[in-house]
Amino acid sequence: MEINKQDQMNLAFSKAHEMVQNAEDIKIYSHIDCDGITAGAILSSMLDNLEKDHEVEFVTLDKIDGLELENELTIFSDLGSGQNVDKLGNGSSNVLILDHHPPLRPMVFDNHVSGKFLELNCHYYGIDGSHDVSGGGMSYLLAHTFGFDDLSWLGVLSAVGDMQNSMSGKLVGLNKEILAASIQSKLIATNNDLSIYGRQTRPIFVALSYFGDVKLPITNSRTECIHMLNKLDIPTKNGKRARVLCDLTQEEKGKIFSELVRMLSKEVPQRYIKHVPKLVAGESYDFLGERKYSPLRDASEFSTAVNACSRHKHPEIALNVLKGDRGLALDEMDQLALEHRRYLAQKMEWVTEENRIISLDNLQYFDGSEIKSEVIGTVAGMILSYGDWRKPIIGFTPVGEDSEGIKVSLRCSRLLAYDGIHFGNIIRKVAAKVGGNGGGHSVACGAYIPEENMDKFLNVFDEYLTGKI
Ligand SMILES: [Mn+2]
Repeated sequence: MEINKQDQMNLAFSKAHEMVQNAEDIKIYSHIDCDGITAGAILSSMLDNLEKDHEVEFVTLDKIDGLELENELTIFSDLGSGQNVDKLGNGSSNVLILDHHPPLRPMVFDNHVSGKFLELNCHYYGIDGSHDVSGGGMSYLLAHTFGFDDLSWLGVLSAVGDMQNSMSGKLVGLNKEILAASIQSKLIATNNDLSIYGRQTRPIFVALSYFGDVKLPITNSRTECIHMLNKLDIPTKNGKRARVLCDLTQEEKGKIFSELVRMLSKEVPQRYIKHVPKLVAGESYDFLGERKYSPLRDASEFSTAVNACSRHKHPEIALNVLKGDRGLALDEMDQLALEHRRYLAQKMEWVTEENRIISLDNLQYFDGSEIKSEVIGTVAGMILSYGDWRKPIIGFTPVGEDSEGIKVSLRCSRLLAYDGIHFGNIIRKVAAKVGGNGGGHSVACGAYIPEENMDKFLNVFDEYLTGKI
């Protein structure tokens, strides 16, 4: 009898459940990004509840090859499917992979039965890993088999941190089911909202000024933003306090939506116009357990705070906050987020002041040697609104002190992706042509390139894009 994919996946999760149930000493390796850290927090909370001894370690992908597996059970979350983890250790540790990245290995159903090596990857069951489910989502689905549905909000946070909602403005597929469970448990409220960052913490005129997919009169100009809000008859203050997006009524948000659509439609070429509303509107996710005006209240702001911890190499701080610490860990996280913002502002100034953005025919780039490789992509994303939104922007910087090579990050307006271009796929091809490797999302991706081939990379990339954008 042929069993369907949904049943197959459920069966795999029940095998995973058994592996966890039978182990007393567990090690978790999770990816050191927002999704991976959140996945680690879900699994660690699950194991706390089950009173299982465990340890969580956050790693970069290149660290996997050298690992020694010493525990009874090793769980890889948000990674593992793209690495040769089947070659690690001497076979005495059981291995469970919970991943959503494209798998290197075909699914071997027998392995599911033996329980020695279980790779649980959504792709095996026909579920897309870039929009439908995150690494944290896969981890939540395991926690769900133990009945820990109170962790569902973390599954939503990880999806948002992985930008799974960035194209359509909402969560779809399995993510939507995890969201529904979370709404059901009264952990999350969703809202049809403006897709503007800083819902809980940024004065609305500041939040609007960061609008960067397309350069508008309000982009990088708080004065223009205040002017626009005045024109729309939307108060910027409530008494002495500046109003933030979450203070606005639906009617006020509607006015801003219409105004932004109007401004954008004037600015973009005809063929992009049908995509304009998607740039402006999106679902928002409020964590109901968090205080209003706290950055933890909004999924998108919370994920930035988690990212700040990971990029400054303190994932354990984020882990503690995600597991419920609202004392010391939260103070440390706030501090890191503050340093993160300062660092970014300083580097932004460094790039824009001297006008270090260089334009080629089809792309623009800047030499970001002064910028840490962990945040080169973030800076590239912020720079986009200072350059020409019609071209992708590429920033590059040395990988680090102890390793050779250049890290390259690309960001572009979502309009280019709506038009059908996928830079993650393009950067993979172009990087391979110059002896590097790359990949990622359609609007945010990156690569590692041998230092001596950097110029060649830019030229090949520029040429590749001829006639495509
Ligand atoms: Mn992920």
